[in-house]
Amino acid sequence: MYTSESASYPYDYFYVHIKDSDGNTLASVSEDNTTLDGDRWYVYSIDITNLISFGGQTMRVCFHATTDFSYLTSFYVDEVAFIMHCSPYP
Ligand SMILES: [Ca+2]
Repeated sequence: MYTSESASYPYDYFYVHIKDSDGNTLASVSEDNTTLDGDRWYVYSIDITNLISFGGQTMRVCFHATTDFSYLTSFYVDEVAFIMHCSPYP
């Protein structure tokens, strides 16, 4: 993320949503320009173990950013990974 915002109020936001095939948000994480120091990469993870009932269904990972009209904040996405921990059925 790079931001030229210097205010302590959040004006620019970045979201990651896990959605079902109907577009309903099942899990999400968000950040804004006040909680992040500018000009560096951050690592995020979303634990979806509570979504086990959606097993076998299509799920989408959506990246979404909003900004106001001034002081640019740029959000970049790189190295998206899905890490699955599977255990055998009892
Ligand atoms: Ca802004």
